[in-house]
Amino acid sequence: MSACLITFEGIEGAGKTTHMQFARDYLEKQGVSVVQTREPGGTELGERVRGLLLDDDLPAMAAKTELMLMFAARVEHINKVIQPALEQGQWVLSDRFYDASYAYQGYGRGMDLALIDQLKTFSVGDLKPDLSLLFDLDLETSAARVSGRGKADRFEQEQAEFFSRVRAGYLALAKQEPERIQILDACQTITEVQQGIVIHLAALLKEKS
Ligand code: Z5A
Repeated sequence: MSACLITFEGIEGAGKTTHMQFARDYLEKQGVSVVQTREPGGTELGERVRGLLLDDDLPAMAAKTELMLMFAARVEHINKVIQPALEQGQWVLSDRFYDASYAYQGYGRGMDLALIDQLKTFSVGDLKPDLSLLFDLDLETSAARVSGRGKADRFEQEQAEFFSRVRAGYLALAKQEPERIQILDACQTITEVQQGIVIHLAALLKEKS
């Protein structure tokens, strides 16, 4: 069976972390060896960059700085974690990947999408997720799910308009690549969402076997 890269995307509180664990358990029961990782992060350098990106005590950073830090961490992630795992036949589940840069820095911050395309070509090459699960959630439910978590990070301090653009951006990306990016209604119960995940994972397992 050929190895796959599966990414989990959506606005905060959409359930990426919750459902990635479920997907891992499901795949392992099917005999698949799984590596679970995240962006920004996944490597020692990437986790330090994540610290900078989320630190709300730092003075504001330029949108270009933010974008390039995301891609710098991503290059390390691909070289040190994703590619080696795929070469060993392991399936990689990543909590966010390059779609997040289009959604947050492109649609959210208003950075030129063509520039992000160039950075992606330069840093990611032709590596593409086999499947991206987009957990789509309304802003009210998102806010309710993340409330009471303690100190908000740099992204969590953004206003509703920002998250509204990010959500719309994700939906636009899904429209452009409807085969790769599968939308799941994250307002449903956890069990209902996971029934949808199983359908996509089972189809991918069949395709790759
Ligand atoms: N970022 C970026 O700007 N550009 C990039 O290129 C990349 C990232 C890669 C950190 O991401 C930030 O980096 C992120 C975008 C930016 N900032 N934001 N916002 P992150 O993924 O680490 O942070 P996050 O999105 O804030 O994670 P999160 O809030 O933990 O969301 P989640 O993983 O999708 O949710 P969860 O932890 O699985 O669930 C949250 C709670 O809701 C939890 O209590 C669950 O039990 C509950 N939940 C989940 N699903 C349900 C359902 N269906 N019903 C009821 N309750 C549920």
